[in-house]
Amino acid sequence: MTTRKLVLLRHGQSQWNLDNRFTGWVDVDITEAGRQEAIRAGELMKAEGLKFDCAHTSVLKRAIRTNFTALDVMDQLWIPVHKTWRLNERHYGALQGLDKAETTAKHGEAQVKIWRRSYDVPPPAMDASDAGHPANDPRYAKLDAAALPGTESLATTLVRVLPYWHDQIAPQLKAGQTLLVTAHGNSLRALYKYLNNVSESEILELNIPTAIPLLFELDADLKVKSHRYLGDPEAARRAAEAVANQAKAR
Ligand code: DG2
Repeated sequence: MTTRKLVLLRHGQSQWNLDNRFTGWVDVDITEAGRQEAIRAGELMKAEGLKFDCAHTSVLKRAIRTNFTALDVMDQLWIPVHKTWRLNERHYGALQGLDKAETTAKHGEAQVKIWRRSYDVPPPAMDASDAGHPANDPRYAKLDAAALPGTESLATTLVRVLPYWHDQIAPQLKAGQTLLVTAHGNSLRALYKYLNNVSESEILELNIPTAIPLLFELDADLKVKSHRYLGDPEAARRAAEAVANQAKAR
């Protein structure tokens, strides 16, 4: 039976990952270390022999640059790349810009874990009049203002990711294409939950490390046959654990 291949790739370390700040829809670039991670991701995918037909990414530069850098290493810059707000990071509401450890010191570890990892509890909302609200960002001007979030839970993130999955990604996979989806910690957690049918309680413990390609093999109906991080599994496990610990109070 034909196997479809899909790689989910979180962007390389961003400046606010380094600074330990909640980022969400803020358009922060990757650091030099993040660029090196993206290069390494490209090398791992090249060594795996992956030949992409198409790539999908968000409208945020940390994902766009990671996608470009990895494809450059693979000499596959020529493939079509589609950018969509539907793959953006989960909107972190009023937490955007705040220090993760300081937020834990103020609100407690349990509350911050709920905001970061629960399925359906969104962080406090950002006001629509806030300059950081997507309604005030020209890149979203053509979208229905009602669709633009002032905060998102993982559940509502999945609701806006899924139409893109069903309309764009799934038909390409079904047509036999090999795809790269370069996005964000939480938009990819949402997709991972959907693909693997992860329960709402189990998703609490899922952390996605920066720039380690996660290769899915799917059957013709897009049922998951296998998935694994490329490269050293122990390194991927340690990197995911470090993400989980980012909000620990200092
Ligand atoms: C991070 C994820 O998103 O943060 O928005 O701060 O993948 O775009 O760097 P990304 C953010 P956590 O949910 O892991 O705290």
